[in-house]
Amino acid sequence: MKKVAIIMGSDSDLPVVRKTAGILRQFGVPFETHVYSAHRTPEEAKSFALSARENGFGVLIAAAGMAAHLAGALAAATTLPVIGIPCSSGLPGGLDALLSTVQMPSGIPVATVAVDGGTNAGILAVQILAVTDPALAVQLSEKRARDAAAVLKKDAAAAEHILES
Ligand code: RP5
Repeated sequence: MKKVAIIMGSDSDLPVVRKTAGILRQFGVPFETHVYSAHRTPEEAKSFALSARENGFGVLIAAAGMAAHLAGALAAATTLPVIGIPCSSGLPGGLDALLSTVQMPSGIPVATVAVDGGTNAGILAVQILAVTDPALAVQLSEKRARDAAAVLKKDAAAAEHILES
């Protein structure tokens, strides 16, 4: 199976990427994590992206805050799909990182998830790998069914709670 790379701009982004790592573990997807910054260690970030395909990666995930050009910088150096997670470490709500990550000029796409959306970044990476991996696709369907069942349980509990109060 192809690996997923989780790259964060700083170790202060760890709380967000922990959610991503949790999802990948849940699906048994192999992954590596690195701290590479687009502005503090640009050579390392570029070199990782340039060799990612030959090193067995299928998807790159980039988590960064503030002027968050990490995802775009990685995407410029690979044709693998890049998922961007804007982190809320700068302006309130992470608006700076959201716009820096999502507003990529035409030709170099970054699939951007919600601000601090580490969970969805993991799920999207699994969905990309599942295009050519039927067993992963089955696991995704099972997770959807489990998640739906959990919501229905909450629905029933909420109705019961209202009747009791
Ligand atoms: C970005 O700047 C990082 O991704 C982080 O979200 C933010 C702050 O970094 P630190 O100053 O905490 O290292 O590059």
